[in-house]
Amino acid sequence: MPGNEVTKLTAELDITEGDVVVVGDLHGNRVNFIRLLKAADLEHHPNRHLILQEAVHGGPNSPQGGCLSYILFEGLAALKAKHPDRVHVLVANHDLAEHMGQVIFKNGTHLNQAFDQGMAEAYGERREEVRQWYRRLIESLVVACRTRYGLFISHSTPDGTSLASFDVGLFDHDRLSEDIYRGSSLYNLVWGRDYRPETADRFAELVGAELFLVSHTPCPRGYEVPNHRHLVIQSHDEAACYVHLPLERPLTQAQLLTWLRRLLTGKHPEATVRVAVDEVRQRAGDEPEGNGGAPG
Ligand SMILES: [Mn+2]
Repeated sequence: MPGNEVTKLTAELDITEGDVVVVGDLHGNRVNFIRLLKAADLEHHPNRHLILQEAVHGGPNSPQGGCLSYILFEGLAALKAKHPDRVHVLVANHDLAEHMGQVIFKNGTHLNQAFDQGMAEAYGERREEVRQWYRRLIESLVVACRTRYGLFISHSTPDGTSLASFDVGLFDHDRLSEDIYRGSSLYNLVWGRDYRPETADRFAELVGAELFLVSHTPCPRGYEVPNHRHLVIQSHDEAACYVHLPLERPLTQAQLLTWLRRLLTGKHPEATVRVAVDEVRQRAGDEPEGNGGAPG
């Protein structure tokens, strides 16, 4: 069997070679989205995949105060339509909140209300019709991608308290229509923020993964390495990071960190990553390893 493959857990994706660019939460940042498209350069790399997440809520508002992140949500949908086999949009908790009408506040802003206002400004009386399309789009998003070598890529991972009832059957579902309710396995996965090593180990065993690449948790420096399995990235501000990694080889966590890039420079966040790599190696007792060159 070919050594480089991403398997989409809810259906669809089956690739045999190439590399992947993984992007964290975008939260309405259309400028970063354009930068990421440029960095990923899908047009010139036919074997490259792009994984994105959490477009809705945040970013600029209209002069009337409507949240404009629906534009980015539609941008992700358009990108998916253009590259259906290579673009993968991960479902996130803010998508579920929009789908469910679950109220989320941030810094005193009623995010759903602002989102609704943005849609009302754009679509007027047809906004409910558009909302139904959004709901269908959200139901068609993917829960996670994983590489042949055990890297599991999702918006987040579940808390330890919900692991006993976590149903891995979720990953075989074709659409998420039945999974969108408070307390579902999907809900617990995208809302979780439990980075305790023992929780990471339990979930790794449950899904047959070695490493987790997630977003969801704010990272002032663009990324965090909270335990021996997780790498957390964020892509919605000026500290934005992404990961660009080859798919044909196994990865340790330290090697995964070497594929981290700053969005603004396209470069490795050298000094801080070196510290993070050292932290991980000390924890894992690893020997230093090279990263084997940049992905094409
Ligand atoms: Mn989130």
